Amino acid sequence: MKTIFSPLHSGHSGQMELIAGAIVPGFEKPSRAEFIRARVESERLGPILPPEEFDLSAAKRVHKADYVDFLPTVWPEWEKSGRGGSAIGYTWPTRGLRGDVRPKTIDALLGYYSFDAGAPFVKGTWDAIKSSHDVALTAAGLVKGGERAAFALCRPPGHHAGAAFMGGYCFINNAAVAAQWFRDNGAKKVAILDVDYHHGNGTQEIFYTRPDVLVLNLHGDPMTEYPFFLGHADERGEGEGEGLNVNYPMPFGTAWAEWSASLEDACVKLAAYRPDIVVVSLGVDTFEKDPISQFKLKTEDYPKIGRRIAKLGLPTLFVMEGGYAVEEIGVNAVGVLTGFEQG
Ligand code: Q9C
Ligand code: ZN
Repeated sequence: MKTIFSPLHSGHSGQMELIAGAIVPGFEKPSRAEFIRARVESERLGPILPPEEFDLSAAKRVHKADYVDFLPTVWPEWEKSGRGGSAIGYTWPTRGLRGDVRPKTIDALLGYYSFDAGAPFVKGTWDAIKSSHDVALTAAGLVKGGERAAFALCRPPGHHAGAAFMGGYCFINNAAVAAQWFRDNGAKKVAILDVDYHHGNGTQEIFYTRPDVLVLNLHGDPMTEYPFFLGHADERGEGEGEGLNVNYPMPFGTAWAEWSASLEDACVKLAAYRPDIVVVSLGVDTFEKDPISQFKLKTEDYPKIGRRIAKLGLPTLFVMEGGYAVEEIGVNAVGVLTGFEQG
C-alpha cells in the first residue's frame, strides 16, 4: 500500500505540555512520524509519496469556518503580542460561562477554540496541521481512485478536534475531513473505526446526528481516562444518527483478549452497516509500553488488528492518530498495515 507523508510535520516541534501538575516536553513529537516512515521503508510496505495541496473547503465541511480560519492566525498573533514558547490558552468557557460570545484577544481565542491545554502552537504548527490535512486527503484520493487501501501518515493527529475546537494534540480532524470528502465524492455511507487508546471525542461530536457516517470507538473508559468528558457506552448517536455512534470504553489493564472482543463486535456492526469505505483512526497508544496509556496490547497483536480489518473486504483509509512509545511506534503501526495486506 502507498503511504502519504510530508516532512512539514517536523515544524510542529518543541511544544510543552501540562501533565500531572508539571510542564514537560510534548509527547506528540516529530520523531513519532520519522520512526513510522523509517519502518514503512524497511518493511517495504510500498512507495512513500508527498501530499497534493488542497484548499480548506473540505475541512470546512466538518469544522466551523471561523475555527479553521483562526488556526493560521494563531502563531502570527502570538508573536505580535510579544510572546515566544508555545501558544496555548488558559481559560475555557465551561459550564456557567458564555461559550457563545467570540472574544477578541489571542489568549481568549485560544481558550474559546479549545477544550484543553493539549494543542499548543509553535512557529511551524500551522504548516504541519495543513500538511497533515493534505496527507489525509491525498491518501483518500488514492482509495477513491481504486486502491484497496492507503496510509495517511498524519502528524499532528486529529481525532480529538471537534467542529470548533482543538485539544489533545489535535487541530484539524484529518479522519473526519477524509470521511466527509468520501461522502462528497460519491460514497453513500462511510464508517470510521477509531482504535486509538483515547476516545475520539471530536469525531463523535462531528458525526453524532448523522445517518451517513457510522462512528465506532474503542478506548480507555472516560470515567478514569482522558478525555474524561465523552466516550461512555450510553452515547449512541442522536436524531437521524441514533444507533450510529458506538463506544467501547474499557478499563485500565485491558489486553488483547478483551480488546479484540470489542474489535470483533465493532467489525460485526461495521459490516452490517454496509459502508462504501472504512476510515481507520489508527492510534497505537494501546501498546503495553506506551508512556501515557494503560492498555496492554503487544507488538504481536497489531498485525491481528490489520487482518481483522482486511476481512471486512472494504476499501480502507488508514489515518495515523496517537502512539507515544516512539521506539516501537513504527513496528506497531506498520504491523497493522502489513497484517492488513496479508489478510
Ligand atoms: N496523563 C492522541 O492520542 N494528555 N491524543 C493525557 C496523560 C492528552 C492524546 C495526559 C493525551 C492526548 C491523539
Ligand atoms: Zn490517543
